[in-house]
Amino acid sequence: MSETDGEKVVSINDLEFENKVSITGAETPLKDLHKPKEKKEKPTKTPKEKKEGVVHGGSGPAGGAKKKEVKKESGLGLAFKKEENFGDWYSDLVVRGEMIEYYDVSGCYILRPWSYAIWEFIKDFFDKEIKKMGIENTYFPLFVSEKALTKEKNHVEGFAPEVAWVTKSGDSQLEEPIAIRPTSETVMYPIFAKWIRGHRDLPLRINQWCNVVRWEFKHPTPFIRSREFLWQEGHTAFATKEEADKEVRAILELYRQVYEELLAVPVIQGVKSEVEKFAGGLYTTTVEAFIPTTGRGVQAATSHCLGQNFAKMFEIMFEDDKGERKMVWQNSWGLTTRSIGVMVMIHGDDKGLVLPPRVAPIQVVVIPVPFKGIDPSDECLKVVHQLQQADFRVKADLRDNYSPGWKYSHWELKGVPLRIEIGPRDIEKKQVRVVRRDLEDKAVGRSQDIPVADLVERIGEILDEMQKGLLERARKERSSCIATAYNWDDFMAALNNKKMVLAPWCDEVAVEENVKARTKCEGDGGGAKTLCMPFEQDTLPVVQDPLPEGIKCFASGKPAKKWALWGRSY
Ligand code: 87F
Repeated sequence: MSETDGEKVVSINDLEFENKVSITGAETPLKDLHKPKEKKEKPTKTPKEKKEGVVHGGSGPAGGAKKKEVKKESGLGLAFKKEENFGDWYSDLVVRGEMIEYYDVSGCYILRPWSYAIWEFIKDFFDKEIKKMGIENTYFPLFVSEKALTKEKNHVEGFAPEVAWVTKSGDSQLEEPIAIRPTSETVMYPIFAKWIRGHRDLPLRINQWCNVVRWEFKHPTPFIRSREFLWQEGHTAFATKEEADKEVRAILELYRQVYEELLAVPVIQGVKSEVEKFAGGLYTTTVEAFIPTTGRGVQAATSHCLGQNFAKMFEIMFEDDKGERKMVWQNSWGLTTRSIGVMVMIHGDDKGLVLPPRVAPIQVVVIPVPFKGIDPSDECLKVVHQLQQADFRVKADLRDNYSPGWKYSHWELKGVPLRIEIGPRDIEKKQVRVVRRDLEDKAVGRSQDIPVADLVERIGEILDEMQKGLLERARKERSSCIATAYNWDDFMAALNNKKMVLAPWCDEVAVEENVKARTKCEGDGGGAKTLCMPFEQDTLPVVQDPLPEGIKCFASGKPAKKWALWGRSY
C-alpha cells in the first residue's frame, strides 16, 4: 500500500518502505489541529482492555479469582454470564464466537470472516435498496487537507480531538499535515461545488462503503466503539428542502429495515435534540436501539438533513429554471459495523451467539452421530446437497477428531440457527433431528424429528419463524424497558431501574445539559441524555401527542413542549 507523493513515498504499516507515516490523534484548538501535543493518549491499556487481553489469550484463568471456570467437557463454554458480568461476557463472546480477533493497536479490531459475512448481508441489502432509489456508489480518498476539513467550523469543532493526522513520512515532516477522514462531508463537498452547475445536475445522490478513523479516548468495545470502523456514508444534494426531507425519512426507514428485518433488533425512530444532533446540520433523525441487560440506549444509525450550511461554506450553488442562483439542500446518512455489536448484545446468551437466520453465514449445520460402527456421513452430505439446492446456507461438520457433543457446543457458540443431527436410527426412519438455537434447552419445540421428504419446506418455515420470533422477543423485552415519568423522582427511579424514560420536556439546551450533569454517577458511564424525540410509534407506550395543555417539564417545571425519550447510552 504505497503512494508516490511528489518526492516522498508514503506508506502505512508497511515496513518494506523506508519512510513510515506516523499517525497521531489531534487536539484542539482548531488552528493547531495537526500540531503534536505532549500528551497524546491516555495510558495504552485501560483496566477493561487488560481484561480483554487475557480473555483473548484464552489460556489460563483471566487476571484474578473473579473468572469462572471454562466448561470442562468441551472447553467451549463462555467464561462469564450475560446477566452477571455483561462487559466480560461480551468481550469473551465476540472472540470465542470467532467474530473478532484482537490487534496490537488499541481500539482496532480484526473482523473475522464470521462477522464480515454479516456485514456483507447488511451491505447487500442496503446497497440494493439505495440503488433502487437512484443512488450511485462512489469512492473518495481517505485523506483530507486541513483547509477542507476546517472550512465548516461548526461541524468539526466538537470532534477535533478525534481527528487523526498524518504528519510525517519516514523521518521527514510533511509540509502540509493531512487528516484521515472521520467522515467525508469535507472531502466530497468541494467536488459537489464543481459538479453542480444547473438544476439539471440535481439531485446529486452518492454513497460510499468505506472505513473511517476517529481517535476515541473512551474505552473501546468491539463493534460498538472502535478507532477505525466500516460504514456506508450517503451524501446527497437537492434543489428543494422538501425533496431532502423526504429522502431523510426514506433512508431512516431502510435503517429500520436493516435492524428489524435483518438483525431482528427493534429500533425507535425519532429526531435528535439540539444538543445531540449533528452540529453541522439542520436536523438529525435516528434509529435508537436499547440493550436491556445494561439499560443503555445505543444510536443505531443516523440520517441528517444538513440544510444549506455546507452549501454556504463550500459554495454549492445551482441555477434554477428561472436563471436564479440558489444554494442546494443537502443530506448525509450513515450506518456502521456497530450494528453487528448491537445484534450480538441483544440476542447472545450464556451459550454464545444467537444469529438471526437472515444474517447467519451458515443457517444449518449437519452433524453425523455415529453409533456401533455406523457412520452417517454420506447421509449428512445428501441432506446438505438437498438444502443447498433450495438455497439455504448449510454445511456438514464431518471432522473425525471432535465428538458430536463438542460440535454441538461449537456451533451453538457460533450462533448457527439450526443443527441437524443424523444417526443410524434416523437413517432407518428416513428422518433427521432438527434443533433450534433460539430456544432454551428444555423448551417445547427446541428439537423435533422431521421426515427427510419434508425437510426443505420445514427448514424454510422454521427459519422464518425464528427470524420473526427473535424480533418479537426482543421487542417485548425492549417495550418493558420504557417507562413514563412526569417528575424528577419517577424519572430517576426508572433510570436507576435500567429503563429508558419517556418524559414531557421543555426542549431547552440548558435543561438537557443539566439533566446530564445531575445523572452522572461514578462508574456508571455518562449521564442520561435524550435518545430522541420519537416519531409516533405503535410499539411505544401511549404518547399523547400533542401534549395535554399545562403539562410541565419533568426536569425544569417549565411548560413542556414535547415528549422526549431519555436514557443512559453507549
Ligand atoms: C469525528 C471527527 C470529525 C462525527 C466526527 O453521521 C468529524 C466528525 O463530522 C463528524 N464524528 N461526525 C459527524 C458525522 C456526520 C455524518 N456524516 C456522514 C453521519 C453519517 C454519515
